[in-house]
Amino acid sequence: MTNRYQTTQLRELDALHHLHPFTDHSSLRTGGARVIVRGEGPYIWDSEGKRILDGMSGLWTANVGYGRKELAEVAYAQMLELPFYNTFFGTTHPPVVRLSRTLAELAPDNLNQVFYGSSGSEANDTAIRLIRHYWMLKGEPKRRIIISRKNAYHGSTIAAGSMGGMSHVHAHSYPVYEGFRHIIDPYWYGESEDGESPEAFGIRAARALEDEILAVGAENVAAFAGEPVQGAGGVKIPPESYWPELQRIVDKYGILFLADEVITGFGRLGTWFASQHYGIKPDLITFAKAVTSGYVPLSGVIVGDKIGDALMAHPDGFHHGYTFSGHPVACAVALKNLEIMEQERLVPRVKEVTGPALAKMLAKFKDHPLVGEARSIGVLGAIELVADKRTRRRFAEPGRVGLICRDHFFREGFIMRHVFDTMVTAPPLIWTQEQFDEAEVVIGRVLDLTLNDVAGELAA
Ligand code: PXG
Repeated sequence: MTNRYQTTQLRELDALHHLHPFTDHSSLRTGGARVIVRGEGPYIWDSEGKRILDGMSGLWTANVGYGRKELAEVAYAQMLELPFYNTFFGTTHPPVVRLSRTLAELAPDNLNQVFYGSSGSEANDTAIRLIRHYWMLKGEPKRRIIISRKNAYHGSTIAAGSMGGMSHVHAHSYPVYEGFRHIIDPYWYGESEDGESPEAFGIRAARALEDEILAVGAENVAAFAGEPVQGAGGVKIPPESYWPELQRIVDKYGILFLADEVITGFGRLGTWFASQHYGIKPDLITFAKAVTSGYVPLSGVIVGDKIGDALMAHPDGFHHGYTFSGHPVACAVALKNLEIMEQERLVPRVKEVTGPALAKMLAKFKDHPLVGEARSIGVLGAIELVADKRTRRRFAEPGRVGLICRDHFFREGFIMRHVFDTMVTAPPLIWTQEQFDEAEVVIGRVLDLTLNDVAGELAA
């Protein structure tokens, strides 16, 4: 563990030389970054020796928790055996073959083939290229438009960022790639009209897809893309009516369906993939993050037989690939990670233990004056902070109160992320009642501290 002097120095050097993702760098120059030095089970430690309960699994990632020796050992052994070899030019290696077989077994029935990358962004870029390539192979090259949703997060590369629906991402540095459209996200709490039931709203939000298909011309539409539950957009859990109606529209127009399971994959909803929970039938699933619990980077797209068969039937090949597609160390770690999840029954435990425990804990805050809604599904949860519970009125300056709350969480030794004024949580699948109890105490305290800071702005 580093001492105070090293912490100061690390912060200074970090501010001088390190550009962080999605970060206001001027604030780092004044405050300095938090230096995280160690992780064990559900906890991380900072360089001052402070223990922090990680309610975000790193970043929706460390599903088996930190400090798993088996994962380090398997990486070490694979590095000695074959640290790297590419999978281009007709070559393969045992870990990538074994992992592909395992993923085909875990994925919904008709999804059997995997193309690998190292990040969720790369996986989605691959999916976008596969979708457009598929329609070329099918002799319908006009089908290029991909319809996704506002506030979706699909990554930061140009194509994945364009498919995502975050206006602040689009606003930055690139013209949005041609051929993406964004429809309403199924966010009942934030988007429904007065008196509109979740069920009615879910149908309306799904039918926005049909409206958009008709607006741009069905013959131009290649696919619909969506996260089964929007994560970075604020843990937006669709009403039960949403996915069946969406699937009906996808089927009616015969477009492809990409489920981005970068967050929901590998157990978050109590099934290996959220597609299985919702009974939806995507043609492609993208995954990343928890496939290795983040111990090493790995991502991919699992494709359905429709796309797989079209690729197989064509002699020209798919002109796409990354040096690290199917990296042997990453694949070996993924296999071990999935084996741990299986052995410890971490996925069924989400339905039996951890999911209900999270729901029960969040429900305790429903009556807090700051809380507009507390919701969860599996081990994904959110708390809406509002100025007026009754009317759902937000605070002025979106994100200000969320940030105050987030900072209180840091100081109290708990990590929960804020999406504007929605506090979100994604605990690892290994939490026991002890961690839920600990979190409950901290959340109660932090909501009171935040309330104290903004009490003057609350509705009477
Ligand atoms: N799809 C989804 C659904 C994601 O959540 C990506 C794709 C991109 O993955 P990569 O590995 O390229 O980052 C993500 C990533 C946040 C946050 O603040 C969320 C993500 C990444 C960084 C921050 O919630 N999700």
